[in-house]
Order: sequence, then structure tokens, then C-alpha cells
Amino acid sequence: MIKGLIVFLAFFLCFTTAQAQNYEESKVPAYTLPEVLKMEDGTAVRNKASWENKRRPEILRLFEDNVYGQMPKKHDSLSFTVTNEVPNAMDGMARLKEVTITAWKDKKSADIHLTLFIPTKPKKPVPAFLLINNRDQNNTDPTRATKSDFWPAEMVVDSGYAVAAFHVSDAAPDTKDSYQNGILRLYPEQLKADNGMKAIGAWAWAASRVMDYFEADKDIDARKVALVGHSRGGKAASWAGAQDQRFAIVISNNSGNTGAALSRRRFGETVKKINDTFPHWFNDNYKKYNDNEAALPVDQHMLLSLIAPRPVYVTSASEDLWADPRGSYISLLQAQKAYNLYKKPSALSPEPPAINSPIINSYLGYHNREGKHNLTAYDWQNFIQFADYHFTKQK
Ligand code: GTR
Repeated sequence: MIKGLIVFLAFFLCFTTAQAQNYEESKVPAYTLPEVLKMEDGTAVRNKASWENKRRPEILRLFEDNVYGQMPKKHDSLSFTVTNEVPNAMDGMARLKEVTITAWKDKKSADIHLTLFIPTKPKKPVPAFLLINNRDQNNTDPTRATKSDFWPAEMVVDSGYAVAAFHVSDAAPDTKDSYQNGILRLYPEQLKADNGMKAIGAWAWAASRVMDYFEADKDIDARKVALVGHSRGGKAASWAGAQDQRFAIVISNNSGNTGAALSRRRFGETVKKINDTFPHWFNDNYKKYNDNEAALPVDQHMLLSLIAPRPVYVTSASEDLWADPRGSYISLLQAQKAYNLYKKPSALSPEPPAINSPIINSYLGYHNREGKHNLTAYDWQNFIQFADYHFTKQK
């Protein structure tokens, strides 16, 4: 009898929690987005100069304080150690380099392990794709015994790009009890601050250290690096790209809540849901906005606007309602305002494009792939076309 009651209660709780998330467009609440081009004091931003000198830094600070946490700028030193090199990897198509990037601060160090394939054919330096890998390490197997569409390295190399990846666990292990054991060991003060960096910030920080390495590797054209992240990795890639203007292209794949999707729409995953499930991703201040999105001084269109004038590509998947495809597209549309200051053309239509109809020839690119939440060969094919367009065809 008691057992029956407990089973009933468990089902009831699961059911009501699942019901709490909205998947109906008609139930999206009315909302007002903060203006990309209006300062907190109400001053309008009319040109590049006031965007770059005033509004952009203001938005960055708002995201640091209220969402992702501070991005520590200082370390004592950085070293790069090539731990393995295979000149004829991928049947001669590429040179493999495995590199340990070590950051030192206050006599403490943290390692980020980079796997990098550089095509042997084209002239050096070559443009590159960097993936923040939030899935199993096998997805970026340096031996290529395991191959995965999550990181189709052969396809990327065959298209004339170097392809690289690091795993999020090096920067911050992805649990609430262990995220402190990566690069946050160098920045213990962050753990005590309400606006302190947590896991997503740490992953973004690590992407920038890889960029430091690229700048030192003569085979890589560091001015042509596309940063890719999927889902939680896509949130980190967007934040890294917003911060670090050395990333020439930013690709936010199925990044959803606190990635590309607008929080105020409360469609699919919400701020409360993400904070409750992943308390170690965003800073402590962000918890104040649980069920209180209207009080946020930012929304995610402002994160995308920070990438301007560099090309940005956002994706959704048709069955991935949790990540709010429509809300991600509206967010991208709103970010256009910053691109307009630079007169960077956009081919975005007012309504989201049909499924599997990518928008490539545009500073703001997008596709909604048919299928589930994932990073697939289809997605990568479009990333490559987007990079081809911006790095070679469109000058
Ligand atoms: C989900 C989470 C999403 C997304 C996803 C993923 O559980 O709610 O925000 O990050 O994980 O990373 O695949």
C-alpha cells in the first residue's frame, strides 16, 4: 500500500515537472527584450564608436555579472608541449599534433590537451575549426580507430581546414562537485564571488588558451579560426566568441537556453530548470533570475550581438524543442542590429527558414536541421560552406 503510494507520488512529480516546461507557441508569455543599441542609462547607440567603446563593454560586463561569471585575464605563463606527432595521419592526408597547453598561475598549473590535424596538401598556414568537446572523448579520437560525425575530422581536413578539439573536462569537469578541479584551481577567488566563473566560463577560457596556441603555431592561420560548440559546448563557444575577438567565426550548435535561445520566451528549458539541474554552469547571481527572466538586464540576442562584426552561425534541430528553435532564430534576428552598425549584410528572412534550408551567404547564418538534438555531418557540411564563404569567396 505504502509502496504503491510512493510509486504514485513519484509518477505524479515526474508528470508535473515535465508539464512545467512549455512547448506551445501560444503559451509563450508577452515579453520585452532589452535593446541591443540602448545603453543602460537610456542613451541610444548610433555608431560603431559608441558600440565598441561603451555599449559592447557594458553588455560584456552585464553577462559576466549576471550570467557566465568573470573571465580571468591574467595567468603567469603558458607553455605548449607537443606530446605526439604523426606526419602521415589519416592515410597521409594530415599531420597529427597532440599538444598539452599548460597554464601557470601562483605556482599552480592546469593542462588542456589539444588534438589537432593539419592537412598536408594545401599551402600553410591553413584556417582551422576548433571544437569544444562536451561528449565522450572517443568522438575526437586522435588514432582515428573510432570515427564520429560529431567531429568528422577527415571531412574537415579534406575541405582544406585544420581541425582541432579539446575536452571540457580538462577545463572544468562537468559535475557540481568536481567542476572546481580544472582551471578554477588557478583562480580560487572565483569560487567565492557571486559573479565568479563556473564550468561554462572555464570551458570558454580554455578555448581562448587554444587560440593562444594557434597564434604560436605557424601551420595555422590564427586569423581564420572558426569556433564550434554543441549544446552546453555551444553555450561555451558563444560566450568565448563574444569575449575573445580573435575567433573569426563562431558556431553555436543547438545551444538552447543560455546559449542562442531567448530566455524570456520560457519555451522548453528555462533559466530555473537549467540552474536547478546544472548549478555549476553559471554564476550564483544567475539564480536570482529563476522564474524571473524579465528582471535580467540582458537576453541572449545580446550575447550574439557581441560577436559582430564577425560571422556567426546558429543552428537548431527540428525535434529539439527543448532548445527552442524559434527563440534561437529570433535571437539571431535581433542581433542583426549590431551587424547593421558595421553594414555587414544579412540574408536572414523575417521568419525562420524551412527545415534543411541553410542560410549561408550572410554574416548571420542559420539552419534548422531535420532531426534530434545532436551535432552531425550535415551540420558540419554547412559550417564548412559558411567558412568557405567568409574566408575565401567573400572578401
Ligand atoms: C541538457 C541541457 C541543455 C543542453 C544539453 C546538452 O540536459 O538541459 O541545456 O546543454 O543538456 O549539453 O546536450
